[in-house]
Order: sequence, then C-alpha cells, then structure tokens
Amino acid sequence: MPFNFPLSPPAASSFAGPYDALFYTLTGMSVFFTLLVVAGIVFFTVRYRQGSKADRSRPVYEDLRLELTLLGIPTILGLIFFYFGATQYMQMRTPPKDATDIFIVGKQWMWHAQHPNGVRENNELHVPVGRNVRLTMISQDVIHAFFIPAFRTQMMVVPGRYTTMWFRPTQAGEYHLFCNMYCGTQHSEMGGKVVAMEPREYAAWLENGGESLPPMTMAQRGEKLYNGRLACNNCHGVQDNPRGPSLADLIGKKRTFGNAPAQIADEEYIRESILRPYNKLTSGYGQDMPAYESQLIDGKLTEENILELIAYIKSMGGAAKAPTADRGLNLRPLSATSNQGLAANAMSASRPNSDTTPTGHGHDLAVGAIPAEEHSR
Ligand code: HEC
Ligand SMILES: [Cu+2]
Repeated sequence: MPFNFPLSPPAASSFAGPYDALFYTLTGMSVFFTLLVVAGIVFFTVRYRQGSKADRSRPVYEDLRLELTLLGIPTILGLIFFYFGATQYMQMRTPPKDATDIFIVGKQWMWHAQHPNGVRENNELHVPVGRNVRLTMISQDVIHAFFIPAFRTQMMVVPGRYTTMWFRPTQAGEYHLFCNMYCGTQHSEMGGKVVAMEPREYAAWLENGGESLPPMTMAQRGEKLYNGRLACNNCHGVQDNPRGPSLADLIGKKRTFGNAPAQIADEEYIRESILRPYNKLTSGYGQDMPAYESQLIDGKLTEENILELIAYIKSMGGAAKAPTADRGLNLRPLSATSNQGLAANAMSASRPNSDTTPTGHGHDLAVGAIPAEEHSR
C-alpha cells in the first residue's frame, strides 16, 4: 500500500479470510444499491421536474413483473448472505476436537489467562500459530467481551457460566486484545495483546514457565540472521557449491583469491568478506555475493549483527566435520548447531524452577473442572 490507511486490522486467523470476504461483499453491495437508488432519484427528479415535456399520459399503477423482480432479487441476495453468514457462524461456534485449551478469567479490569500446564499470564495471551486454540472463559464480576480484531472473533465473558471461543492463528505477531463490552470506568484500559508464536517457540515459552525465552547466544543470533533475514544459507552450505564456498571451519584456513594475495582467514577477513566481498574473490568464484556494506550504512545491519554472524560462522566448525556425504548440496547444513540451541532451551526449561508459577496453585484452579456440556457443544 502506498499510504498507511489500514481499512481493517491484520488478518491473522483462519477466520479472517471468509469474514473479510463476506464483509467487503456486503459493503460493496450496499454501496452499489445506494448508488443505484441515488441515480434513480436524480434521473426521475430531472426527468419529471415541473414543466418538463416528459410523457405523463399513461401512469403505471401496478406491474406484476416489476413487483416480482423487486421482491425476488433482494430475497435471493438475502438468502445467499444468510447461507454464508450462517455457515461461518456455525464454524466459529464449533471448536475442533483437537483444540489446545486455554482458560480465561475476566475481571474489572484485566484479563487473566492460564495454560493447562499452569503457566499464567495477565493481559497477554500467547498462542501457537497454525494450531487450533479453544478458550474457555468466565467473568469474576460483570459482563466483558473478549475481542481479538486481528482474529475476527469475539465472545462475551459472563459471570456464572463458561463461554467458549476458538481460533487458529495463521501469522506470528502481536495483536490487540480488547474488552469489547462496556464494563465500568476503566473499561477502555481492559486489554492487552495476543502473541502468536511459532509452535516451537510457543512450546519453549510454555516450558519456561511463561518467562520470555532464554537469551540467545551470539552464535544463535548470528544463525538466525544467517538462515533468516540475510539468507546467507542460500549460497553457503556444508560444502563448496557453485553458488558459494563453504564457510565451515573458515577461521584459520588459508584462502586463495583470484584478485589478491593469499591470506589466513580471521575475523577481520570475514567482516570484509561480508561488507566488500569483491575485494578478495575466493578462487573459483565471481562477483556473485551481494555486498552488505550498503545495509550497514542504511542501518539495516549493525556492527553487532556482523559480530554475531562471525560468532556463528566460527561455531560452524564442528558441523562441517559431521558426515556430509549423503547430504550433497543440502543448503541447510547447520541443524547440528540449531539442535544444540534447542537442547539448551530444553535443559533450562526442565531445571527445577524456584518460581511458583508452573505447578502449585496453578493446578488448584482446576483446569479440568470445566463442565462437560461445554466441551461437547
Ligand atoms: C548470492 C549468493 C551469496 C550470498 C547470499 C552470500 N554469499 Fe558469501 N559468498 C558468495 C560467493 C560466490 C563467495 C565467493 C566469492 C567472494 O569471495 O566474494 C562468497 C564468499 C564469502 C566469504 C568468504 C569465503 C571464503 O571462501 O573465504 C564469506 C565469509 C561470506 N561469503 C559470508 C557470507 C555471509 C555472512 C553472508 C550473509 C550475510 C553471505 N556470505 C551471503 C556468495 C554468497
Ligand atoms: Cu471488560
């Protein structure tokens, strides 16, 4: 979009597509019929204005065909919209059997969420992308409404009984969470955010007792840049390949160039290779690597990023020594390192947690105590 004028919130759940389609078709149709009526008004006003020479000799008093058309078309259109609206509604009201349960308590003026393993959070809701999530909700005082515009879904949260809603996030990100039912003086502040995370991150987040993920090491940050935004892995793999040389075990290796004297690779050399790759073209390769210096100047890349990349490239040494024969040109060779990262996460997660969050009173709030009828609806 050339200018920032969002007509609707981000579309981040499986409901958003059909919902928006219905909404915009209805809006378009309203505009169409409004214009049609206005055009008719203008046309007849001009044509039959006082003193015009229009033919008024045979006024029409009734016309069955006209009446049937004017009744028929709106009826058919109405039924079509009813059909799509009703099916969409049924879908939104029927949680899939495999849904992950999360429990919500609303109270003046905050939202309180609890995950089945006892992890709790306030005014935030972390959910996995691509998984069905079902919320079972109740209010501790007055009527509230749990509203996530980006998911196109809302449900009343009332005292004395459970209500449910479900959704499947489709895009990682942070989205607004609102109370959408006036519930007292601070109603407008009763909200927060929904954080949709990739399932792996969500699992790690849950394992960590809802604490934010453990800080990443420099090499892990570098790996993320390398395989993610900067996409170095498009060209650099476990082994030299036509797109680029392997960077495994690079530090301390003797490099020979087509256009410069040979040298031993060190940190300074890697930095130069990233920023100004053509100064020293590795033997056998041409000017195919993008020069990243402009990104450094633009601020899209920082010196810190480069240090992280270097840390990652240094950490790749071991990965390259793993048997690679069967992988051939596999350009995602670095799983060994990323597994280490995950293992580290898992370890810190299973470390006994002095914090009270996960178990303790968590389970008292009887996650299993939701009445069965509510499940079978
Ligand atoms: C479009 C493919 C491509 C991309 C993307 C790419 N490179 Fe390169 N890279 C090359 C080629 C080809 C060479 C060898 C020619 C040269 O030295 O410029 C190279 C060389 C290098 C070297 C020197 C290797 C040696 O043999 O001594 C380093 C270090 C390097 N790249 C790091 C990176 C990093 C880090 C990234 C991501 C920020 C990256 N490259 C992105 C193609 C690429
Ligand atoms: Cu409220």
